[in-house]
Amino acid sequence: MPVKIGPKDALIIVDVQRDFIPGGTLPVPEGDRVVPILNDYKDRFLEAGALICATRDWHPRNHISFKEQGGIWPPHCVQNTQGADFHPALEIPDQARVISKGTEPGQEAYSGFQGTELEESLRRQGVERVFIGGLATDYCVKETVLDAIRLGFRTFILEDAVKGVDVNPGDSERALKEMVGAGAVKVRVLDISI
Ligand code: VGL
Ligand code: ZN
Repeated sequence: MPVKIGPKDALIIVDVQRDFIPGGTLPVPEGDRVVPILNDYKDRFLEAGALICATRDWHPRNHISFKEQGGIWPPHCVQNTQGADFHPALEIPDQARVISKGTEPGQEAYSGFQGTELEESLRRQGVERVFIGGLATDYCVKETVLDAIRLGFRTFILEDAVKGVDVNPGDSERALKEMVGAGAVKVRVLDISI
């Protein structure tokens, strides 16, 4: 569906980091495919005067989600390691807000809103609608979208710029259905005008 964007909109790029792309420690299949499309979204949002946010998983070495701490994931996105860097081809403008999450050793945080300044950044800017894409559809994208809806933002999911882990086959499809069922609206980059 066509959407005209402006200064009260925000683009939220979720966790496009080296460890989540093929070659990383927790690779999302085809995770790197979202990068050029997210760069296109970024160009449009920048031109529209919209806010741009990029979340990153930013775990301490002993994070509770890691297998050796009893969690389900291999170590990933450890603070200040190369695996935690944004994908080198992802274009992050200087004025973008970088939001670090999952920084507490004892707490998992899939949502970009959990324990972060993301909501405050959006409110301060008067943002009413958020457009969310990145990795992974079935974890951090999903939880960020569901929180955005709960917080009252009109929420769009970038269906051409998300990829999932699919620990169980079909997880990403189910996640998309759940987001849409909760009120998210699917958009594609060609739907976006300024
Ligand atoms: C994520 C698993 C563990 C994500 C983060 O960004 O979707 N998935 N930590
Ligand atoms: Zn994580």
